[in-house]
Amino acid sequence: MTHGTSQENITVQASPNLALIKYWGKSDVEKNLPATPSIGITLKNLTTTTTVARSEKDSVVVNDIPVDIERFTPFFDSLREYFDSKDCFSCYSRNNFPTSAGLASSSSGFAALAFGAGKLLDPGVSLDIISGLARIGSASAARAVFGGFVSFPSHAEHADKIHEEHFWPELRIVVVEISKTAKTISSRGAMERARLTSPFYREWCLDSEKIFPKALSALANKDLESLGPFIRSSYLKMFATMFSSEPPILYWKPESLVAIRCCEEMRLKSIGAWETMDAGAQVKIFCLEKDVSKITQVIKEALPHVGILISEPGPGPKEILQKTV
Ligand code: 2P0
Repeated sequence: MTHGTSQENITVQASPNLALIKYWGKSDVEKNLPATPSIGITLKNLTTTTTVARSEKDSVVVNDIPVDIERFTPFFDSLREYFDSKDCFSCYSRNNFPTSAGLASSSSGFAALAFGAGKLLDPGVSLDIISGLARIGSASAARAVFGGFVSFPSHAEHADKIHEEHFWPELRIVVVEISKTAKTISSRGAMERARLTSPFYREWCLDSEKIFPKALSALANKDLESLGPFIRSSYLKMFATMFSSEPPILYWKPESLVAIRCCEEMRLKSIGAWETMDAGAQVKIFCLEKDVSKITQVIKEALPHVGILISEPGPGPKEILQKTV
């Protein structure tokens, strides 16, 4: 069946999805299926705005810079195959936060793109289908297709929404912007290197399966003191696969470790500050609203030159009104 609308373009706003429990490694490289189960939160205030238009050929521009279309070809090909379409698309995308710097810009980027192109081809398309298409571009984007709290089981084709964005109103995320510089090795390259060379990779996958249901249960209870140790365990074990890769992968900067130590010290003083990191130097701290000002003060004293953003669970992608490209 051929789907389709006469609408020529659409502008979408999407936000990155930050993992509490990390996806790191693929069980199927070609289909981009995750080897580990993950849980993430779609973040408010950080946004990618993408205009998708039907075009003569596929092209993507991010923050005014044309990007290599090869990275997008599997996504566009899967999109056309699913919708039985011959359409090509030009995409113009802009982030209001640092790109490719460990703030999950590929999750919001592919979520916005899949949502926009999917809706152009079939306005009634389901979010599960959009999530599966976004996954081809970037597996974390499968989570960013949903707002609030999202899970993505290992080997699954799409992510699942688990709780609405207002499920845990007190939860906050303090984003410590250690560096705005783009990473020197992509997440994709890094996780593949870890899969192929880290002696700890297999254990990492097995351990992730063990903590996933426990973290889901702590989250369902809105219990940060129980959830926190799983958050910490997931990111540190993920980095253990990077440190033990050949050659090793080191995204951390000295300031990242300073922020981690601050969290450790705050927890000793009964302030629930549970940090995580991704493929970059930034540190993100999960906490409750009542502790945000104290945590911000401690980080600012230790690291006066870093930027700090306060976020919370936010909505999934939505169409917005904007001029055409
Ligand atoms: C995550 N990250 O769960 C993990 C934690 C970074 C660390 O997903 O190869 O851009 O495009 O599927 O999704 C970043 O990797 O990788 C990521 P691909 P992606 O959020």
